[in-house]
Amino acid sequence: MGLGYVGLPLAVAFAEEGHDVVGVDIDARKIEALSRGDSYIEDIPSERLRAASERIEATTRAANLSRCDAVLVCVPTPLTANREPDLGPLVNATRVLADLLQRGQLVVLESTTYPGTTRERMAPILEESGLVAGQDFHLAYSPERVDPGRTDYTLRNTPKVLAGLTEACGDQAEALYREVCDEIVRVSSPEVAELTKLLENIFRSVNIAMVNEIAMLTDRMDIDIWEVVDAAATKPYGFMRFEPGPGMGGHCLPVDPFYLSWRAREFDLTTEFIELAGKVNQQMPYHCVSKVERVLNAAGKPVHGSRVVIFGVSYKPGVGDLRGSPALKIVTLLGALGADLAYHDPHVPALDDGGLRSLSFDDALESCDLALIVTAHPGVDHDAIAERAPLVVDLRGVTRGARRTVLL
Ligand code: SAJ
Repeated sequence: MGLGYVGLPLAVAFAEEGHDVVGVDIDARKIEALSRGDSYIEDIPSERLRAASERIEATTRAANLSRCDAVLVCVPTPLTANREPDLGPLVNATRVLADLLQRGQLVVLESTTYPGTTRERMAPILEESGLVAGQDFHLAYSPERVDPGRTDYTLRNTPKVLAGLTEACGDQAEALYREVCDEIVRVSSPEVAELTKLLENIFRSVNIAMVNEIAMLTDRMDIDIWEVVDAAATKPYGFMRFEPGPGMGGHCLPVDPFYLSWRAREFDLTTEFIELAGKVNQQMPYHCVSKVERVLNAAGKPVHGSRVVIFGVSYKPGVGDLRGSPALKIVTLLGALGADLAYHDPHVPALDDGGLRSLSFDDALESCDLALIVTAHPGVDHDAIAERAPLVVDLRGVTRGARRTVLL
C-alpha cells in the first residue's frame, strides 16, 4: 500500500525475487505510469521496473489486497501545518485494509512514525475486522531506510530492523524480509523499532543543526567553517563529519523529529534538542539570504533588480527531489527582496510552482550578477562558476580558495 519512494522499491525487490506483487496506490497517475512501465522514482530506473513488471499488478483497487499473504503499508506520514504528526493517510489506509483483512495475513508498517503507532493506532483499527492481532493475523513494524540517491547501500545490504506485536508476528515478518534483505535485526517491540528509526534521523538533524549554528558563528568570526570541519574530521575517533549548509531538506529529517517531540509531550517531556535543531536548521535559509545581501551590498548593488542565479535547487546533491528543499525558501526570500531570479539544476527541469525553468549552465552563468551555490550536484563545474561569475556565494564549500567566492 503506497507506491512512493518506499513502496515501489519494495514491490520491485519482491517481484525480482519471484513473488507476485499487488501494488496499490490512490494516485491513478502513478498507476498509469507504472502500467506504461514508466518509473517516477529516481532510484528505480524504468528498465528495472519493466523487467519486474510481469509480477507487479499496479492498481487503485485495494480489494485485490485480500488475495495477498502479506501487506506492507508504505504511506506518507507528514506533518500538519502546525508541525504535528498527520496520521491521516495511515489511518485511512489502515481502515481500508481492515475491511479486507484475511485470517493469517501479515501486515507490516514501514512508514516512519512515533513509538506506539503500530500497537495503539493500527492494531485497534485492524481489529475492527473482528480478527485479533497476533492471533488471527500478524502485525509488525519495520522502518524504511531508503536513502535517495545512494547506491552503495540498498534494500538488500542495509540491515532491516523489525519487531512484531508478538514473537510469532516477528517470525512471520522476518521470514518475509529475508527474501529481499541479507541482514535482519530483530528488536523486542514495535515501539523499539519505531523509535530506532526516529533516533537515526534525529541524530542527523541535531548534528546538522549544531554545525550550522557554528557556521553562523564562524561567519561573524571570519573563520572558514569548512577548514574547521576538515581539520576536526582528521580525528580518527570520536568525531563524525557533518556539513554546514543552507538548511535541511527532504521528506525525513525536517519531519521525523517532530513525531517524537509531539509524542514526548504525552510523557511530560519537552525534547529540547529536537526543538532547538528544528529552529536552527529553519534559520539557515534566512542566514544565507542575509549573506547574499551583504555580498551584493559590498559590491554596491541592492538585491532588488540584481540577477541572482541559483546553482542546485533539489534538497541534496545527486537527486531531483525538491521536498523540503532549503533552496525553495531561499527563492521565496530573495524574490520578496526583488531579486531577478534564475537557476540551473541538471536534475530539476522546472520548479513545481510553474515559475522558473532550469537554464543551461552557460546561460545561467552568463546572465548572473551573483551565482549562489545552494546544492552542489556532482558533474556541475563549480570551478567554472568561481572563475566566471562576477560574485559567488557558496553555501556548500565546493569552491573554497577561489578568489571571488564568499563561503557560507
Ligand atoms: N545535510 C546537511 N549536512 C550534512 C548532511 C545532510 O546539511 O552533513 C542536509 C542535506 O543537504 C539535505 C538534508 O540534510 O538537505 C537531508 O539529507 P540526508 O542525506 O541527511 O538525508 P535524507 O533525508 O536524504 O535521508 C535520510 C537518511 N537517514 C539517515 O541516513 C539516518 C536515510 O538513510 C533515511 O532512510 C531517510 O532519511 C528516511 O527515509 O528517513
